[in-house]
Amino acid sequence: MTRAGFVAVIGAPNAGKSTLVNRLVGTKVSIVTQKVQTTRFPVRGVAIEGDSQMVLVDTPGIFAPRRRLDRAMVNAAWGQAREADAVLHLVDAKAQIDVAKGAGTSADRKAQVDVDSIIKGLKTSGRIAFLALNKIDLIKRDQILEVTRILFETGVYGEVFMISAANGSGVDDLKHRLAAEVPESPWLYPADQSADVPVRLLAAEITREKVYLRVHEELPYAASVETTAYEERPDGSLRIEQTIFVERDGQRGILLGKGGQTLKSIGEASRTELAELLGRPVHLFLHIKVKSNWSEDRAYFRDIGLDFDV
Ligand SMILES: Nc1nc2c(ncn2[C@@H]2O[C@H](COP(=O)(O)OP(=O)(O)OP(=O)(O)O)[C@@H](O)[C@H]2O)c(=O)[nH]1
Ligand SMILES: [Mg+2]
Repeated sequence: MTRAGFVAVIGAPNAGKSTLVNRLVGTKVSIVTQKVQTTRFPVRGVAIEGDSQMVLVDTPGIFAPRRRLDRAMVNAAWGQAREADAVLHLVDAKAQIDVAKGAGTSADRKAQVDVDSIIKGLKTSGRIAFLALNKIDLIKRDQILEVTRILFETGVYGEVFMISAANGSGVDDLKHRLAAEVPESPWLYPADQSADVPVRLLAAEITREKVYLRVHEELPYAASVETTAYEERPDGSLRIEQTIFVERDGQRGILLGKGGQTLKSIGEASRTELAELLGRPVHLFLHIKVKSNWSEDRAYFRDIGLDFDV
C-alpha cells in the first residue's frame, strides 16, 4: 500500500515557505531570498517518506494585492490550497511575537495582517489546515505559547508544529505527519524525481534569485528573467542565454554596476549553481532589457503559468 498526494504550503510573504519546501524535498526546487514576494508561481517539489510520496506545492505569499501580477500570484496560491489534499499554513513566529510585544517592524505588522487574512480565507473555505510556526531558531520557546494559543483559537487548524525551516528543527516530525495525511494512492512521480519545474524556467529562477540577492534594495520588485536559449553542446556542456527585464533605464545601470561588475558577479553565481544543479558545465550569457510593462505582459503570465485575467 502506498500513499501520495499534494500538500499546499501557504503563508504570508517571507514566512519561509520556499525554504521549507526545499528542506522537505532535500534539494533546491524553489528560490529563496530575504525579499518579500520572491516566489511568483506555484512550484512542485517531491518528498518521500517510507511508502508515502508528498508533492509539496510551494506557493506565492498571500498578501493584499495591488498590481495585476500580485493578484495573479495570490489567486494561484489559493487555487493550490483548494486543490491540495492537505494545507499547511506557515507563519513567521518571530514576526508574530514581535508584533504582540509591540516591537514589530512595519514588515512584521504587514505579515500579521496577511496572516489574519489567510485565517479568514481558511475559515471561508471550511478547510482545517496544519499550522507550522516557523523561525523558532530566532525566539525563545516560552514566547511562542501565547501566539500559538491565539492562532489555534481561530478554529482553522487541526494541529500545530514548531519548526525552523532554516536549521531543520522539527521538520522531521512535520514530514512524518504529512506523509500519513496524504491519501492511499499510487505514486504520482517517478521515485527519483524531486522537482516538477521546466528546466528553462528553473534556470531563469536561479538567475532571478541571484539578481535579488545582489541588488534587492535598489531593485524592489522590478525584475524578471527569461531563458531565451538552452542548448546542449557536443562536449556535453550547456549554453544558456537569458534576458533580465527591468522596468526603467536607471535599473539597467544598477544591474550592470561599475564596469559591468555587478552583472558579472550575478552571472558567475548563477552559472556556478546551475552547473551544480544540472550536473554539467554551463556557459551562461546574460542580457539586460528595459521593458517598462513586463509585469503587464500576457506572455509572461503564460510562461510562468499564472492567470492573466483575475
Ligand atoms: N532564521 C530563520 N530564517 C528563515 C527560516 N526560514 C526561512 N528563513 C529566511 O526567511 C527569508 C524568506 O524565506 P523564503 O523561503 O524565501 O520565504 P517565502 O515564504 O518563500 O517568501 P515568498 O516567496 O516571498 O512568499 C529568507 O531570508 C530565509 O532564509 C527559519 O526557520 N529561520
Ligand atoms: Mg517563496
